[in-house]
Order: sequence, then C-alpha cells, then structure tokens
Amino acid sequence: MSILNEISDAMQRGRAASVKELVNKALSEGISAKSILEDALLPGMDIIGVKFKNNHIYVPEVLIAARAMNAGSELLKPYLTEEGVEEKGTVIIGTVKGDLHDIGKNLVRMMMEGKGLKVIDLGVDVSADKFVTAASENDADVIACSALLTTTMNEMKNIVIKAKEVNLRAKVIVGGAPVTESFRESIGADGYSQDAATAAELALSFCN
Ligand code: B12
Repeated sequence: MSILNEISDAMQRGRAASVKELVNKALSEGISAKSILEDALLPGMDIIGVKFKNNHIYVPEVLIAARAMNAGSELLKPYLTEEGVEEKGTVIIGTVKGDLHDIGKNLVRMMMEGKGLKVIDLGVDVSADKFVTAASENDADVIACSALLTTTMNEMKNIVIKAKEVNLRAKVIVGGAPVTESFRESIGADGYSQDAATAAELALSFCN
C-alpha cells in the first residue's frame, strides 16, 4: 500500500497517532503537503461521508475519523503557510449557529493564513451577532462562514442581514458542502467558493 493510501486508511479508522506518524514520514520522503491533503486526507473523508450516508458507520466513528483528519492537517499547516508574509487583511471565520462541523472551516483558515491573512477563528456554533460584533471590533475585511447542514446554512442569511443593518465594511463569504453559488446569490452574500484554496483567494480579493 502506498503511504498516501496508508494515511487515508489510518484516518478513516480514526487512528490519530498513526496518521501523525505517517504524515511526518510522507513529508520526510518529500511528498508535498498539498498532495497529502488532496490525495490522502480529503479522499479519505469522502469515503467516510459515503459510509455515514449509507449507515455503514455512525457518528462516533465519524467523530474519531474527524479528529484524526484534524491531527493530520495540523501537521501540514507550516507547509501550506508562506513564512514571513506581511498581513494582508483580517478575516473573521466560524461555523454557523447550530452546526458543529469544523474540518472544512479549519482547512479554509489554514489556507487563508497561508495567503498572509490574519484569521480570527470563532469556532463552531457561532451566532450571526457574534460574527458581526467580532468583525466590527476587529475592523475585519471579510466574514467567512461555513455550514455543512442544509438546516444551518440558512443562518448565513441572518449574518448578511445583520451586517447590512450595522453598515459593516466587511464582505460576507460563504461555503461548506451544501452551499452553492445560487444559494449565495439568494441570500445576498458577497462571495462563494467551493474549496479551501479558492476560498483564500476570494478572501484576499476583498482585502485592500
Ligand atoms: C465529519 C462529519 C461529521 C462530524 C463532524 C466533526 C467535525 N469536527 O467537523 C460529526 C460526527 C460531529 C457530524 C455530526 C453530524 N452530521 Co455530519 N458529516 C460529516 C461528514 C462525513 C464530513 C464533513 C467534512 O468534514 N468534510 C470534509 C471537509 C474538508 O469538507 P467541507 O466541510 O465541505 O469543506 C470544504 C468546502 O466545503 C469549503 N468550505 C468549507 N467551509 C467554507 C467556508 C467558506 C467561507 C468557503 C468559501 C468555503 C468553505 O472548503 C473546504 C475544503 O475544501 C459529512 C459528509 C460529507 N460528505 O460532507 C457529514 C454530513 C455533513 N453530516 C450530516 C449530518 C446529518 C450530521 C448530524 C445531524 C448527524 C446526527 N444524526 O447527529 C450531526 C450534526 C451535528 C451538528 N449539529 O453539526 C449530513 C448533512 C445532511 C444535510 N443535508 O444537511 C452529511 C452530509 C452526511 C450525510 N450525507 O448524511 N458530522
């Protein structure tokens, strides 16, 4: 089995310690952080998603796989981040109220930091008020909100409404598996993108 398959396999089994060990080994063998993310960790999480959907595995198994995924991707952070870049803008990021999914949000944060953006991470289950208050207190350029549930993505509309109410300077960008460009348009958000790398580009384009 190739090391990338081993990483994916260990992640799916929720073996965080093995994932860390294998990621470090892969890095030392010269495999790029991008490849470890895109060819091992993300496809592994896709498989978990399919098994979860088909009731082959349940929340606890998904949770430990998610922890292993986060453990592996944390190790990639220094490699995905350019050293010594000056701050180009401020982003407030979080997962919307009622939603506890944070893997995608964490990847987006990492890629944004890699582009030299200062990212303030409010975590998960974040209310519209909290997003808007944090953006205003930190004079942020962008609010980036993530949602993984069709039920919670509607909370993004409240963020857009609240931001308009207080005339916030920050642009609101939205993402997460169920979010689409037409949904973005329907709630009047400023931007949408479907993956972490383009999310970072998008945020940067809104910073002066
Ligand atoms: C892992 C997972 C969990 C874990 C989360 C752990 C964690 N720390 O995140 C746990 C076990 C906790 C969980 C719980 C639940 N989950 Co869940 N979960 C998943 C799973 C398998 C993977 C999600 C994931 O991390 N994907 C990998 C990341 C990298 O992808 P991503 O988040 O989409 O992010 C990428 C892009 O979307 C984008 N992006 C993300 N955020 C942002 C933000 C911005 C601004 C931008 C521009 C881009 C962007 O960039 C990222 C990187 O490329 C999905 C299945 C799936 N295929 O999505 C189900 C899924 C999302 N879960 C689902 C469900 C139903 C639940 C539960 C309700 C289950 C239950 N019965 O309790 C609970 C809800 C808990 C809650 N209140 O949030 C459903 C949602 C169905 C729906 N249509 O709403 C899914 C789709 C599974 C399914 N098919 O049934 N889950």
